[in-house]
Amino acid sequence: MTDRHPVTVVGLGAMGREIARVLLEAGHPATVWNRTPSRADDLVAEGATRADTVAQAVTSSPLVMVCVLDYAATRELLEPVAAELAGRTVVQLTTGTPRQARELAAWAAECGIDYVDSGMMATPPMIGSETSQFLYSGDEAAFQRYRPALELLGTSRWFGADAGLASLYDLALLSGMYTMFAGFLHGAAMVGTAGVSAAEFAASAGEWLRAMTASLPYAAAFVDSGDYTTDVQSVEFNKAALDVIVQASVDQGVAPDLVAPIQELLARQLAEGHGEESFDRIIESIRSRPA
Ligand code: FVH
Repeated sequence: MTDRHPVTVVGLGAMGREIARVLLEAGHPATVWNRTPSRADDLVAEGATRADTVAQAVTSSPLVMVCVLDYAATRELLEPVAAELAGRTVVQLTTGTPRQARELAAWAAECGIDYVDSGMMATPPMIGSETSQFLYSGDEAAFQRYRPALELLGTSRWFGADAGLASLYDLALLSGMYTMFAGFLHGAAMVGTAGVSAAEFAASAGEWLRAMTASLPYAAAFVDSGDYTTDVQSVEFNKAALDVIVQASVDQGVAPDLVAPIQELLARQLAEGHGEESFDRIIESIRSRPA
């Protein structure tokens, strides 16, 4: 399907509104529904059609995009209109866990609904720009059918038939993002004790972190091979570094809550006799392997 087919967007929060706007601007007839109807006013002024009910919304288009707070809200909205959704495609943009995505996919399959799950790697202003990425998994035929419309939102990345994979990857990337921001904030608290502004620290931190990302493939090679043999940056070396960071933080009056867990994971590896191995071995304390 390559023409400007109708699209329905259910949920017009910060993300849903931008998604509907991008589709509308590209020429897709867009039907929109939101729990608080007034949030659709701008879009209606721009040419969208307001649906008065969820049933009316989902029967207006072959492609129904859902972007609400969570999966509980999604189920509240979609379950009563399962019959109307049969034969259509639902793209679930709402953030949730892989288990929630798989359960919703199973429900959709029972109801004859084509289901695609998505992880949105974007903030509202990024929607429709080249910095925006949307991750997808689930029903591949449905994804391919509507790919031209989905590509309008950002670069599409396909992860396979397991509906939980887009969410798994999304949350894994967000984990990296949150720990990076938390690390920055810990550093800002440390230098803040000497009167250095967070803005000044951000310049140094950005440069340092960008340089450090170059070592991710080396970390990955340890993890993927399971061989942590190294003659640099061992567990023992890094445990000593974390001891210093934690002590310095405490000395400066900064709570070590963000860095102490890394110290603890290194201590565990050391206690288990892996002091000579690579820092990356801490993943062995937290991961489970596929059965
Ligand atoms: N905003 C962001 O930067 C991030 C980017 C990455 C992905 N997240 C997730 O995207 C989902 C939607 O987020 P959002 O930013 O659009 O969220 P809000 O602006 O808070 O809008 C929430 C919409 O959900 C509607 N809603 C909430 N509960 C219900 C319900 N029980 N029944 C029906 N609709 C519901 C709400 O309606 P209203 O309050 O306007 O009536 C909004 O339309 C989300 O999963 C993020 O985690 C965003």
